[in-house]
Amino acid sequence: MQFQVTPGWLPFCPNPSKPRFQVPAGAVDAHCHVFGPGAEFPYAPERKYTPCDASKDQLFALRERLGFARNVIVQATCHGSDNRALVDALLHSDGRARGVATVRRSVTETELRAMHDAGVRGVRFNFVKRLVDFTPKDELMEIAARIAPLSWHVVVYFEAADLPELQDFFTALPTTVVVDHMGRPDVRKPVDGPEFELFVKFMRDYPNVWSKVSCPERLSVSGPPALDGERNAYRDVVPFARRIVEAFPDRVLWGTDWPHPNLKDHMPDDGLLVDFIPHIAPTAELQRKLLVDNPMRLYWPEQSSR
Ligand code: 0GY
Repeated sequence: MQFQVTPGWLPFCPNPSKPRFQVPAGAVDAHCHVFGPGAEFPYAPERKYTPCDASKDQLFALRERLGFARNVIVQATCHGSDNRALVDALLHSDGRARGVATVRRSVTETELRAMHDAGVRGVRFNFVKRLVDFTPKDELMEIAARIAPLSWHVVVYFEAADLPELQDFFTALPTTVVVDHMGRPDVRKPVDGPEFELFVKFMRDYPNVWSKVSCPERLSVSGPPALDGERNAYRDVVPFARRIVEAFPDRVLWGTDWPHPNLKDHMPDDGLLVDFIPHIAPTAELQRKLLVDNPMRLYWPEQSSR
């Protein structure tokens, strides 16, 4: 099947720079996607965008280029609840990728078990209105109750303004809850202002809540470096991510978000994104927790030593 890419869609960076920061051995890129290829794994009819294809082989090549050992592949909304592209990538990863799926209440036990065997370890609940149609909370709670016995967790994606309304639902979930991209803070607001304080308090009050400190390129207003060759990208996001890493060092994850869906202004150089890490996790210990210990505990617990 042929798909017409959404007008204005930015393709991912074809030749990312080699990062200067060397990630620790065994590092996990804990938030990335595969898109299709659409001819093999058609995009979902209910999707809100049609991306360029971004295959598992391209993802695995990026992993090598950036120096990572493993990937966590998150089901993107353009594939709806059809997890075939995700599962195919997991099955071809030599055990080096685990996944987060999207399921409906109609999913069968056999399907859940097959996904588990392929390496799925979580489901994603998406509340970002431009990306998905509304799903009733009772359906999501039912799904959470069914995946909890598999020791899966729930990944949630929402806008900062929606946290007050969603918080009670999140804390009622019977699993670990992983928040995408720090709950999308508005980085023009103060890092110690009421909006981000609410997110920090949410993490402080609920020890089963984790956060990905990912997507500076999505949250930044200052953007990429003005000069070619400079590596000081997305600095306005640093105080937010660093605050979360330092306050909750055992509950943070990091990912590239490759191939960066729905970016309108620029496409990041993935090497620059890796060079952002030491600014938000300034010590070797914080870097090891963020990139190795925490994702291993959540996604490869059978191989985790910490
Ligand atoms: C991200 C962010 C976005 C998209 C998706 O599944 C998706 O379509 O997650 C976004 O548009 O903000 O995490 O990739």
